[in-house]
Parts: sequence; structure tokens; C-alpha cells
Amino acid sequence: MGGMTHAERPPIVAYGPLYPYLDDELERRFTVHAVAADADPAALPPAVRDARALVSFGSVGAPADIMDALPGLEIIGLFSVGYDKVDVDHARMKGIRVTNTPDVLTDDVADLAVGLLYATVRNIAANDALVRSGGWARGEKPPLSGRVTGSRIGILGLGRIGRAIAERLERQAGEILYHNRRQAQDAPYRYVADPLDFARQSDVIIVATSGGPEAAKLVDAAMLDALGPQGVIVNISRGSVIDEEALVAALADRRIAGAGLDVFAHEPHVPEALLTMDHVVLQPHQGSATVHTRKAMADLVLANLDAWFAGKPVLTPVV
Ligand code: 8YV
Repeated sequence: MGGMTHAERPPIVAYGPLYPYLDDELERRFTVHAVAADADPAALPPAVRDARALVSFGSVGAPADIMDALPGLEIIGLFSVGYDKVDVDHARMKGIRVTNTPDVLTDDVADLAVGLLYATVRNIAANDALVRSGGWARGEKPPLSGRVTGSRIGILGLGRIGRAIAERLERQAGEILYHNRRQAQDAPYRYVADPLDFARQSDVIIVATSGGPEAAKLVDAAMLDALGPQGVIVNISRGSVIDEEALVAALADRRIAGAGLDVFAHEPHVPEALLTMDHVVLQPHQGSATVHTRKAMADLVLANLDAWFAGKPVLTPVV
């Protein structure tokens, strides 16, 4: 090709590394300044300051200070559906577009939620450890588990992902109920307006709400006690939605029966106490982490950026 000018390959900042295919495709299109996700925005090298786009992801997002550090910033392309770490109001105020990756990851995140539900209720991780350690061969017998079939499954946050989880569990559940801030118009499941009633009436709570300040610590000690000693909680949304200290305490005291967690309040840090509990199943934030879906998410990030730089409407705007 040769002769590519700066103007043909707009300068961008990419937090990362993000994902090899996305990194490569960004390099083909843009002059990429790779920046570590924990870099201090105030200390960015001057060459970075002319970036017209920022590519980021769920757990880092885009706080106001990175937007302010990039005066030429036009668009933030998120490699995630969650935008709880993006200062959306600041972006709106500065006229910066924000795009995310909805829909393409719904099925895989819902699959992982269901997998975590079964793994937790049926003690799959603890029983796997019993087999590997030779305990079973030595005659140790695992305790009998609870069951998923027939249980009352409470979906906290009946959005796209929550609905996909509910659809997957319709055949097994005794009942599916949900709690949202407002009742969903067209949902065939029972709405419970009060969060404590919702927890009391659920055998299992699956957290699928979006994160952000409005949902922060929505699941607190009172709600965990309302779920009760036979109750199980699964979280594939954001760690911030659950009061993590209260969760650890409830698990330690067996005030709830178990937890399947893909997300944590301070990733990749996981509370030490959880590491030795055999009634929890822990995942390193894997909801969307399939080959298929990460490729689809990357393609959507690229399609949004391509549209923007071609002067066309972006596909999946948040702002
Ligand atoms: C990823 C996610 O963690 O989409 C989200 O909101 O949390 C996940 O898909 C991620 O942002 C990819 O790096």
C-alpha cells in the first residue's frame, strides 16, 4: 500500500492489549497508541493527545479524566456491553459518542449463568475436587445436593441477558419471577416489586442487571437473609451489584447455601475467604469469553468505528 498518511489512519488510543484479533484489526485501520488500562491519564505522552477514538472495555470503561486528557476525542468504542465504568454524562456533555456491544454476547453470558447455577446447586466444583484429591476413591461420600428442577428462580434485572437466562430455565423452573425497578411490559414472568419479597420468594437469585451507581449494592445483607439458608445466588453482571462483604459473611455463616460468581467488586481480586469455601463456584469473568462471541464483539467495535469515521450513524450507540 505505502503512502498511508496520518489522515487516512486516524490516531486512536486502545487500552489493552484487548484481544489479538481486535488489536490487529485496529492496527490495520488506525494509528494505534496502546495505553495500559491503569495508566494515569494526566501522564499520557503528548503524541497520544491527538487521539480521535478510545477503545476500552467493561472493567476499565472511560472515566471523565481520560476524556479530558484527550482533547480531540470523538468516540469511545467499548469492547463490552456494560458501560458502568464510563462517565456517560461527561461524554454527553462533551459531545463524545459512546458505543458498546449488546446482543452479540447475550447467549454466551446467559449460558454461563445457567452453567454456574447448576455447578453451584449440584456442588460440581466441590465434587470435582473430591474426585481429584482421591477422596472418593478412599470412600468419602459427598453430601447430597439441592436441585434446580422445580425451584423458584428469581431474575434480578430482566433485560436482554436476564430474559435469555429465563428462557433457558423455563422448562426446569418451578416458577420464574423477576425484580426490576419497573415492571417489564411483555414479560411472561411474575414481577415482584419489593426486593426483599423478591428474595424471600426465590430459591435462587440470578443477578443480571446492569451495573452502575443505581444498582450498587442492590443485593445487601437484608436481601441475602431474605433469600435464606437454602438459597443460592449467581452473579454474571457486575460485582458492584452485590455488597461483597455482606455476601462473604452470609456464605461464611451459611445464612445462604451457596454462590456462583463470575464477577467481583475489585477484579481480579477475589476476597480471600471465598477461595477456601466449597459452596462457591468462582469464575474469572468469563461470561462473554468464547471464541465466537469475542470475535463478534470485536467486529461490532470495528463496525462502530468504521461507521463513525465514514460519517455514517454508529450501530450500537450508548450516547
Ligand atoms: C467483558 C463484560 O468482561 O460485556 C461486558 O460488559 O463484562 C464482558 O464482556 C469485557 O469487557 C471484555 O473484555
